[in-house]
Amino acid sequence: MSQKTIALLGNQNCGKTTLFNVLTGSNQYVGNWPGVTVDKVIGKISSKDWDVVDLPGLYSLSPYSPEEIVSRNYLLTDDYDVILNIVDASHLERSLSLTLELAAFGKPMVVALNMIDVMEKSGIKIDVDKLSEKLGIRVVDISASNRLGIDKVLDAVSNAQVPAVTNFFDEDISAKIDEVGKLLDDAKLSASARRFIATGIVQNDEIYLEDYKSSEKVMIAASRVRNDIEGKFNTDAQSYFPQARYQFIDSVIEECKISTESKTCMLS
Ligand code: GDP
Ligand code: K
Ligand code: MG
Repeated sequence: MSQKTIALLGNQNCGKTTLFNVLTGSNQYVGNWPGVTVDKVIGKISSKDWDVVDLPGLYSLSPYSPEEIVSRNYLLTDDYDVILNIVDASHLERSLSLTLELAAFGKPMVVALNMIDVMEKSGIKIDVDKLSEKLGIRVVDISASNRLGIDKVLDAVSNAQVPAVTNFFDEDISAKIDEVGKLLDDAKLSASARRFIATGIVQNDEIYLEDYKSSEKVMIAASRVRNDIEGKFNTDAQSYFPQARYQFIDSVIEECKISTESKTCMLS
């Protein structure tokens, strides 16, 4: 059985800790992330020889709080094998927007669609297989607090694949962002970390600008991409990326909703 480290990521209150406890039981220890007073909670799935890291919740990968920055920094390391993204099925749009951001890391990934009981009570059902296909990521429906779907999570993690659809933006803009990424002077950065940071610079995210503002070639290339975005989409770069993500997500959710009369409960 192969050793794996699983990064548990999602919005706040999506059920990460509940799933973490179900997966790892009492097999947990608490440490500290370097430099911040944020608990580092790691658990073991002993039957699998897998470590699970319960990361602080985050709304997006343009982080503001120290907790969100811990999660973002961890994503930029190469210390994990699989992203297990918990999605709150009762707040699909917001949750899946983060899913698209996480997919950009190019790591094997699984989406656990949690709170399926809450969603179904509100009369909404989602075609999980169709959602998997549209996102290019395996999606399994679960209810962590009811311990439903846990075996499906383990199976999906065992077979986790790199997302098939990682690019939700204009192809030409994406290619230009990759050009900016290549200019980043840091040999340790992976291709996906480069893309991620370059996107941050193009969007004028302060934390990324701070690190690269003295690099003239990076700043010039980034400002060209900003001009291209404004010319092509008549909106600034800061708005373009979240808008493009929401547009994609809204159309996916629309396609994956099923009327409650025609299908039975999906929890098995
Ligand atoms: P975290 O902030 O992502 O770690 O979320 P928690 O694990 O602390 O869960 C937030 C709340 O959601 C808690 O009250 C959980 O009991 C509840 N919760 C977690 N999973 C489910 C679920 O599948 N269904 C329902 N109804 N509640 C859940
Ligand atoms: K909580
Ligand atoms: Mg938690």
